[in-house]
Amino acid sequence: MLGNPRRREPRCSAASRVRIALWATLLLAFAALLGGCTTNNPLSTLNPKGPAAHHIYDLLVTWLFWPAVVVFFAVEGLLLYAIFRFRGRPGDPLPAQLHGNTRLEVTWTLVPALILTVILAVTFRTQAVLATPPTGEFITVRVIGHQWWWEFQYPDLGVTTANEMHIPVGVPIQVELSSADVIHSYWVPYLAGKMDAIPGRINKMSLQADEAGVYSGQCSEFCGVQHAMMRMLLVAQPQGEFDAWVRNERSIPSFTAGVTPGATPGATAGVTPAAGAASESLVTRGAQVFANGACVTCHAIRGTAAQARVGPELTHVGSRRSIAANTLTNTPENMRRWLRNPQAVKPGNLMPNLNLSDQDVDALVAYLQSLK
Ligand code: HEC
Ligand SMILES: [Cu+2]
Repeated sequence: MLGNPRRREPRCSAASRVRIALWATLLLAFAALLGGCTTNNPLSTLNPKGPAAHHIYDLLVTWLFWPAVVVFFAVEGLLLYAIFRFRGRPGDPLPAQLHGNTRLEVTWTLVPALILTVILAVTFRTQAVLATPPTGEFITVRVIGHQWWWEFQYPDLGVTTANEMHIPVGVPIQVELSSADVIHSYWVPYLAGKMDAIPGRINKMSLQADEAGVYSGQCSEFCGVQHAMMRMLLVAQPQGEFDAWVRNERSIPSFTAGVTPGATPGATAGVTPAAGAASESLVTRGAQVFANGACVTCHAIRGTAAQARVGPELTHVGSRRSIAANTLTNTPENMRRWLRNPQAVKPGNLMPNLNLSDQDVDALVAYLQSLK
């Protein structure tokens, strides 16, 4: 349609190149749009599962998104109407030459100002609601950000754990945020908004889960090289299950109990299949490697001499779903990978490569996996 139709076009004319680029862009935009439709979206704010997240969703969708859609179509509609209704045709006389229109200009200044004032008001209201501390029965969880993992303390329940926060469904949680080093930000999008974890200060936020589930969390304030891998899981469970979890967390694991044949397949996987005695001694050896190694300078396991708090609490690490701040699922293979060289898994993280021998790694894996 461009140029002389009788002239043969070169194989890739400028026009067709532009058309290809346009189609490619459209296709990419469409793919990006479809990408938003995934159901596997662990950090979505559009699927609230708790009151705090609902308030934020309301603000975002009811008060911002839909009014923005209305404004968009109103403005674009008026624009298109003006373009087509008043377009010049050949032979038209020169239209009237105007300068300014006070009524129109005042209107299009006041209307957006009014809309923004309403949005400001509902934003303040949402902030006030979110800042209201829980009333009645609630559980306090101290959340402490560390480079690059999360510590969770339950002062009233006598529990300390890492990277996997448990809460009962339907019970308000008062989160008290702080940090051991730099500024982090706690964010479990299905349940609540973000809040900074600042050293030397306690920021409070409340959250609650309306549905049982395992929710993902992510540090959302840049805090160094492994910021992206500073994740966590939040397990919301029925009260009974939560109580059982608390009881288990409070218990001191006995290193040999549960290492009877077949009882903890995880502890013996990858080791000689001669279960029972063999794996039991492996666990015992692992406990010795742990106690005599560098581990005790950074980690705590209750019931042992290891009481350091540089790295995550390991008392019940075998019962957690993930390790290294939800970077790896907690399998014997991944635990082995981590212990062999944590720097290969999370480069720059604060657990050094200890150059452990394969035997020591196997023993440590058996031991740590037995800590249920
Ligand atoms: C210099 C301190 C230091 C030493 C020594 C150390 N660790 Fe760690 N360890 C850490 C830190 C810090 C992390 C958290 C890393 C991260 O996720 O960014 C960690 C994470 C872990 C984890 C994952 C825990 C979880 O829930 O995410 C395990 C398991 C572990 N260490 C075991 C060991 C063992 C076994 C030893 C001894 C062989 C050891 N560590 C020695 C600092 C240390
Ligand atoms: Cu961070």
